[in-house]
Amino acid sequence: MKLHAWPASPYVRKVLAMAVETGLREQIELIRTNPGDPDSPIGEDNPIGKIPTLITDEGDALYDSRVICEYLDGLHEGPRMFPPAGPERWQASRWAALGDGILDAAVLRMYERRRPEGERSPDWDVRQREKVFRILDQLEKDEMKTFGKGMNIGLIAIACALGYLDFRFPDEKWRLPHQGVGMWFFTFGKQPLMADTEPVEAI
Ligand SMILES: N[C@@H](CCC(=O)N[C@@H](CS)C(=O)NCC(=O)O)C(=O)O
Repeated sequence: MKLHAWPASPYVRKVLAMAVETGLREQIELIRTNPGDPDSPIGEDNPIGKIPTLITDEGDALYDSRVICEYLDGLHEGPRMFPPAGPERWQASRWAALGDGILDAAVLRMYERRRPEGERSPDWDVRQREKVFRILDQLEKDEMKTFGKGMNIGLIAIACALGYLDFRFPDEKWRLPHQGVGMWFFTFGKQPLMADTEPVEAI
């Protein structure tokens, strides 16, 4: 399999973390693809023009990150990262949506920061930041009571989102009002799926 990937992308990290956890990492060859480059060929494999995009051994293109993760989950013999339909599945799916919600807002903030100064909207940035902190509040208040020592797509998504906040917004100190989530992430982050997929700044 081939994966269009960029070293700083948190969505790519989610796919790679999933691949490490399920023992599939060595079957995935990375194609260095910068989706922000106007000459990037990503549109030929993915009309949305985004990474991660997976090219399967059969030559099919799969996107987005959650679809790729679900595909990978069908390729290994270990414990499922997507639980079967039922309460456990909907809980994991809600966590995956919350993790992606942090990422969507945080990645949009990064794009906004790269616009020319006069074109940036401080109000819009505040709105995205509020989303991130509202999600963190819900994780702290409700969701993390049931995180336990488990492993599923929702927890992987949340961990990759927290890692992205550390990578891109270290000054915002998300742990201060969310210490329970911070403690969970401290332990979860030591596992190979996170330690082996740390984001790297790339040019
Ligand atoms: N929902 C998508 C989001 C992927 C995404 O936004 N990737 C970014 C890189 S971190 C990208 O390719 N951006 C290019 C663009 O927005 O044109 C997923 O989960 O895979």
